[in-house]
Amino acid sequence: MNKKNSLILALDVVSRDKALNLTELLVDHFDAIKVGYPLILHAGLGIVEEISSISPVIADLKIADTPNTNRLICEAVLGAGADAIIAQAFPGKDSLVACADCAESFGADLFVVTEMSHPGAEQFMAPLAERMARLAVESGASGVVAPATRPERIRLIRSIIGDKLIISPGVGAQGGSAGEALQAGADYLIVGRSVYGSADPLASTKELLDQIQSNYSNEI
Ligand code: 3DU
Repeated sequence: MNKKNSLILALDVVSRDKALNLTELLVDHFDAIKVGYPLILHAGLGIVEEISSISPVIADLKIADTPNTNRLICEAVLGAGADAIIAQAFPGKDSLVACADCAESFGADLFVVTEMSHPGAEQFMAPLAERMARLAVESGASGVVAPATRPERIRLIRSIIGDKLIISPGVGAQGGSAGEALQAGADYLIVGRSVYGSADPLASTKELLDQIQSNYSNEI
């Protein structure tokens, strides 16, 4: 994944045509398109192949099963053209290593969820997030998913994972701020509803890009 604008589009629409239209419209402004269950279950796995011919694709299946089942899931979605997968850490190291090994065999990236961005994640995930971040590093992941809604948690996770990547959902519809997430150490912001649900997705993307740009110029 080449860093251009530090932005990943979460394409949680459920129509194939809408997904492809939005991809064509926005491809120049996003470093990758993240697709997950909503789109794949509605449009079929073929949508991964179609979008991957236009943009890098991150398959957000939050894979969380036994090592063998994880491998089968990774093979299916990476075989369809995804460039990266997202897996959960909580099933343990053997399950995560199965994803890492499969990603490596495809030359793809693995991102591991540490703590999710919604309020409920504070219940079970937050107390274990630091251990899950360490496990991601030990398992050979390219990076982790950490919450833009809690920038202080991004900062903590950054201190654990060194120069691995942080991709960060929660900006916009979930209330997180682009500037604060980047300042805390996120490499990429994941943005969904505030772009694809907007009356003018291109204008909303440009507003976000302005915020990101002013964050980087404030650093200089
Ligand atoms: O809230 P939004 O519409 O901007 O979309 C955020 C996306 O990121 C969405 O696809 C969701 O499934 C994903 N995500 C989280 O929101 C929180 C996480 O911890 C991990 C992924």
